[in-house]
Amino acid sequence: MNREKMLEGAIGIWRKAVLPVAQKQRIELTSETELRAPPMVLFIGNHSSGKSSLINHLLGHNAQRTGVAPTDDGFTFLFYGEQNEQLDGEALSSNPEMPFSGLRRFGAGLLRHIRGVSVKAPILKRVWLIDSPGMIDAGAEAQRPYEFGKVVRHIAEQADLILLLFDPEKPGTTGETLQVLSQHLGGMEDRLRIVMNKMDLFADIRDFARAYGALCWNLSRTLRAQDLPHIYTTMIPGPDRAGLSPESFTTALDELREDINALPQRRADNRVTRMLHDGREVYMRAGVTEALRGKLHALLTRIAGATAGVGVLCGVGWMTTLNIVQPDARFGAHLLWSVTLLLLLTGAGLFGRKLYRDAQRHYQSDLDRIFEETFQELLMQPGRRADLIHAWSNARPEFERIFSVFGLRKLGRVRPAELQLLKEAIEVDLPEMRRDAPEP
Ligand SMILES: Nc1nc2c(ncn2[C@@H]2O[C@H](COP(=O)(O)OP(=O)(O)O)[C@@H](O)[C@H]2O)c(=O)[nH]1
Ligand SMILES: [Mg+2]
Repeated sequence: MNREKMLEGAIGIWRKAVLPVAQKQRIELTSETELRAPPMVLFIGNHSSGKSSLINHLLGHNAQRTGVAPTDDGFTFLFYGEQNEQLDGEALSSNPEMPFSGLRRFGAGLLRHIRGVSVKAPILKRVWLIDSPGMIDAGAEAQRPYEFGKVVRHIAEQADLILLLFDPEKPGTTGETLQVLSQHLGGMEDRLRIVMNKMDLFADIRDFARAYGALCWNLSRTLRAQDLPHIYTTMIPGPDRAGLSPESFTTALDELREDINALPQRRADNRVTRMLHDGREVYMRAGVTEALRGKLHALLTRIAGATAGVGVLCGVGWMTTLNIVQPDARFGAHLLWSVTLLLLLTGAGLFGRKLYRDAQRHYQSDLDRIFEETFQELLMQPGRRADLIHAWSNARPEFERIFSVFGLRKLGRVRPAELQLLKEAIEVDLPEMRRDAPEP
């Protein structure tokens, strides 16, 4: 089975096992167009760290404006085209053949700050490149008409490679940049590479060693992954660039280019990984929802049972009374018993409703325990606990938001068979597919 077939097979499983449950849970998933999209590289980092310069260098074409002042306040998606054309955010995100419809959920504020550009550059036949505005330009966060962190996370989820650029001219920003990174890009370390750019600016090797050491130290403190991501030490050729032996840094640039060129082969794997990741989230959320529903149903059944019991007892009392009283007292007995029954049932109804609401509130504040209970079996498998707990704590805020907006009743019921199918997809089918596909 080749990798393209693997991707199609995986999308088939996804459509059958993951999508229906996600819809019931009102989870917006990656679209199929997005899953089939060409490989993408996202460039992030502070302004003037050299993102646009690096992109231009890779394109062999000055497509992006560069400069020391913040030149860009939006995202640019670069793809191949015989003619140089521009698309605005509206056109880019509403084209069903483009994998960008997911951007619409961030609102018009974002759409005004994205554009698509087609360039006739060979590298774009293999991969698409995404330029971004500076990460932590002072004050910019408050002024941006969209949530930068969330948008970056959304785009990064779609990317197959994330290049984080650092600028040795501003060593003080390293920690802050990494903070943004850990806040918004947690769990994506596998596709993250670091680019330490402007190597020509170091006066000597001690200077360089100090900056490199600080970067590694900061990275190891920030990232959850065991290994440090690869660090490319680059310099983008230009007329005024001398300093430390330039050749070794342009070699690093060539290595980076090779890394990018290999992406089409890794793409199918990455996409299946994404489906697995999303599928796991859907599974956890649906599992917890159904466990909650189960508990509340059990409570409702008990309340209904108790109410029926009260009704039956009243009925028996009623009959008995009718049998023992004189015929002329029967009207009074009827009246007495019907009022009693009415009062008891109303009371039971009110009390039951309060019980139910209290229980719902109680369970919602106790989601972590319900999660533990529901996924006991998985959590006990060797080596899985930490990952599952981490995934759950990532998924939980959005789960609670959806839950409080829609409530249990508007989240369609996921039947045990559906849940089982989903479990098989993420525990067996998708992982096996990835294992079976031959290495490129
Ligand atoms: N000395 C030196 N300057 C660079 C290098 N790469 C980019 N620059 C300059 O840094 C400035 C900012 O670059 P730009 O690509 O616009 O950064 P962006 O804001 O991250 O897109 C520009 O003036 C570039 O010419 C490099 O390797 N060495
Ligand atoms: Mg730029």
